[in-house]
Amino acid sequence: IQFRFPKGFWWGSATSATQIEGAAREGGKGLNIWDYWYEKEPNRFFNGIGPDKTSDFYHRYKEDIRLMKETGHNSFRFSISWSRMIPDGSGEINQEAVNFYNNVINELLANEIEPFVNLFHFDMPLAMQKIGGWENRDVTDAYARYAKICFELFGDRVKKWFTHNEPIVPVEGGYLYDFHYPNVVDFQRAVQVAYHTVIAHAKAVREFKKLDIQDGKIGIILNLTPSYPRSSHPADLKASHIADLFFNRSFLDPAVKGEYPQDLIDLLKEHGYLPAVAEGDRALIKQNTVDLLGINYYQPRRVKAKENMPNPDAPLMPERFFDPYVMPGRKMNPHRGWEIYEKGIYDILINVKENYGNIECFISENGMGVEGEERFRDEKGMIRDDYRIEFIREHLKWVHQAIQEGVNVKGYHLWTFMDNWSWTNAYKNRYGFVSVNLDKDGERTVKKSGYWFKTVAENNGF
Ligand code: BGP
Repeated sequence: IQFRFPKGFWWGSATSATQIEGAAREGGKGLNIWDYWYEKEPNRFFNGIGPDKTSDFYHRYKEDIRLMKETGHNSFRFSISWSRMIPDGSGEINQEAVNFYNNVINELLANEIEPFVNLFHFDMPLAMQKIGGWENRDVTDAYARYAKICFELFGDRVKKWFTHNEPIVPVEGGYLYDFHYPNVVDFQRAVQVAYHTVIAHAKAVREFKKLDIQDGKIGIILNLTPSYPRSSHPADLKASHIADLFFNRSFLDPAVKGEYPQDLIDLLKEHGYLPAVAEGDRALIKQNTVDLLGINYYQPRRVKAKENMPNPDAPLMPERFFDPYVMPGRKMNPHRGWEIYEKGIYDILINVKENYGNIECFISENGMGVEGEERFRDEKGMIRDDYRIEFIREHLKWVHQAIQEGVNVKGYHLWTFMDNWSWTNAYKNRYGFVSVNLDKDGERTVKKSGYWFKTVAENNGF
């Protein structure tokens, strides 16, 4: 074994409620923004396949957890659907949802798979969005109540909790670049939404700390995209610094350090875009930092100084401060259009060690979306996804290197366990260890990468 990982390393995968559960209108679930948006615009991103037709984990969780065992999982991250738990977001608890999540948690534990539970994965309950979503401060209280209910109901068995997955994405998608509902393009509103998400997060952490769950850890999951400048020219460095402030540090700093970067505050102030804040917010954020950081990594962000002077009268967008930079010779995943740069995962981890107190962390998502994987199915029925094995292995080498250099990184979770429904392409790009055949009633088959991963997990290395 050339790359050996520390004892107890967390091997597993990640997923989210909307992307796997299905049963969107079953079991007393309320609608969320995805159910609603899909109904309005079924062909915009979704190719006519909505979150009502996903991998059907709601009914098939037992079979799926058995396959987790077969693919070497000792841990698994999923999310609780807020609108399943509390159909209107702030009122009655749905007992059928409590039963379902209890069953999932118990089944995982019976298979010696540790549940990692995330509370919010892009899925705002529709009733909450109708009163403004994260723009409305009241929603942060409804969310903290929901979080508290989950901690109380499941905290005896679930010890790893996360408030949000990639909280910057609903800001980008919903309020800047028009790929999530409510399809707003407005920087001022985006700033408010981002700020309230941090407040909601801090309130949930406060609830968690009050309960003092034995051995419990509370964290957040962030998609950290290292922001590389084209060159070391000061103008390029400044461009990458600002991109880093907007897309990484706007959540990383408050969550881990308990405060916003002063440069970010100054920049927003200079342009007149500070959010509305309430008294006591600063202390709330300061006192409620996380114990554990989940890091999602897919691709870096490369930027350069703006080539043309931006029009100062145009509405402000982050791109006022930098241009994207296409690095010659970069390696691409052609299916998803994302750059593959394995060393990025190491750069993030070193940054966490050097600038964020070497907080306990793990890779909570990393993965490769591929279209048309059926063509790799062999005569025995197995998809031979050697490209995925290579993708994982090359990233793991850099994680291993970071561990050698003292980074406190405790695990690696692939996105994702089984092929699932995606926010931007429904079922086009497949990411799973396990394939799901929608033409054959969702039939599951383990891919080559799933069996490979099992040997890695068993050997704790490769
Ligand atoms: C992450 C999300 C996941 C997942 C993944 C793959 O940003 O946390 O929910 O979907 O990206 O992206 P996509 O499905 O858009 O290819």
